[in-house]
Amino acid sequence: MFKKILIANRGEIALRVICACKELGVRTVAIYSEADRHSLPVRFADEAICIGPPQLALSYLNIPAVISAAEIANVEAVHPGYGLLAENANFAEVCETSGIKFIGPRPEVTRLMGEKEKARAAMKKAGVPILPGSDGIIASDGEAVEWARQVGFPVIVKASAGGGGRGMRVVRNEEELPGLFRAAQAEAAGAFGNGDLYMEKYVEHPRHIEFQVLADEHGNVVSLGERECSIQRRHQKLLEESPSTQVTPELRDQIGAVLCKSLAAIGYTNAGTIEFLMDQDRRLHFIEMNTRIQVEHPVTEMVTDVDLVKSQIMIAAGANMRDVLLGPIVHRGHSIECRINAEHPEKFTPSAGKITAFHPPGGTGVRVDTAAYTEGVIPPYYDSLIAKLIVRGKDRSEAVSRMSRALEMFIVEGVYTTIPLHRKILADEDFRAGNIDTGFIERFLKKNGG
Ligand code: MV4
Repeated sequence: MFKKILIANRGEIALRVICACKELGVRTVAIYSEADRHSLPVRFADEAICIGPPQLALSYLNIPAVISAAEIANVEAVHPGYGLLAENANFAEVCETSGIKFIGPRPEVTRLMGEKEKARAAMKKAGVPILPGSDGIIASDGEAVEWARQVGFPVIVKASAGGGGRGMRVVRNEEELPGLFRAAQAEAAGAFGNGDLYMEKYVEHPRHIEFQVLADEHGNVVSLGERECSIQRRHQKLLEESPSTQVTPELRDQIGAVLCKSLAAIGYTNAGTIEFLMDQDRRLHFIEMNTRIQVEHPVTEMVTDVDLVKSQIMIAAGANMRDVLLGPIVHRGHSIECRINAEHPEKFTPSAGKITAFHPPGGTGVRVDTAAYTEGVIPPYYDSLIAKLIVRGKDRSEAVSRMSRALEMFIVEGVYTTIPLHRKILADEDFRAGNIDTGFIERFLKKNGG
């Protein structure tokens, strides 16, 4: 096992990685910006190094500064958390050439999955179900029309370098295709410096369902089942659960088996998430792969009892899957996570400032992942996620009741948060009945005068 690792992140995920390291007996080095000097990761890590001013580009995204800290602290590995440098293949490459193990997949694999149409082609070749679509980049609006005629309307145009829904357009007929194609191209070029587009058949009212996998460096891949993440607003997840009410044990095993075979063939290593859309006939279609630990990983941990972050570190240190897992993966009960963001309830804009009171709920089956505390300051420079409230119950109904009472007992004062929004979602009849898809929040906000 590593003696010492650096955590190239901040907030709750930095603390989450520190927890895993402490249990593994691995020493930790936190890096922090001037805005995070008084943060809990700095307090709980064995060492802490200031890497620059608050702005992301000058601190957490500054690769030379992060690598310098890793070299000064003489760490053997870097855990990138999620966001920031987690899916930056160049960063993984620089770690490698500096003799520091990057806790994640190989840079080539990260690069492949970052080009969405290449990821699609690779998964198709490996036998994962994908939607009908273009085989590669579409060069012109003329070519787009040709493809759309073959596939049939509606279609969706997506940016190859995409993410967060940018550079994406739904096209319902041939007349509007050239205009929307050019708009997507311009948006993608502006946002990612790359205007490459590809196309897929459009799925109406899909559910977003993703599978968690772990792969060791000896060719073993396991699936830890799915997470249902349809409750999103502006491509930001709000609430996630596991299992999905729509995935049968047979479908879970079938997709799991296909993914293990495919990812072994691709040479995937460490933790990964494969995103699918579920259509009205409950069929799953691959859309993209995330090559990092995700915000919502705790719901999988709650139903499988596998510590995913510890697993990541063990795998990177060369462990075999049989030593990472205690035995076969078993799914027990139901878990829900609510993302608590510091943001204004109507405007959905970040709400920075001092937390004047903070009381997280506890009790049976309740977990809170957070780096927030009373008198702690939420800086304006970063993501607005301040806590994750996660519950487990024997079934979905118990998980829903437990989440409702935990939300009632969660006190955050001084900043606006999404807690009141979550209380209303948990009381919603459609949510309680499991009637959810990616259009849920829009319908919910209309109903509730939002
Ligand atoms: C789609 C789709 C329908 N059909 N692809 C949105 C972000 C990106 N990761 C993929 N997205 C979608 N791709 C096809 N072929 C609908 C969406 C989509 C969506 C997906 C997951 C969660 C929320 C969403 C909200 C709007 C659109």
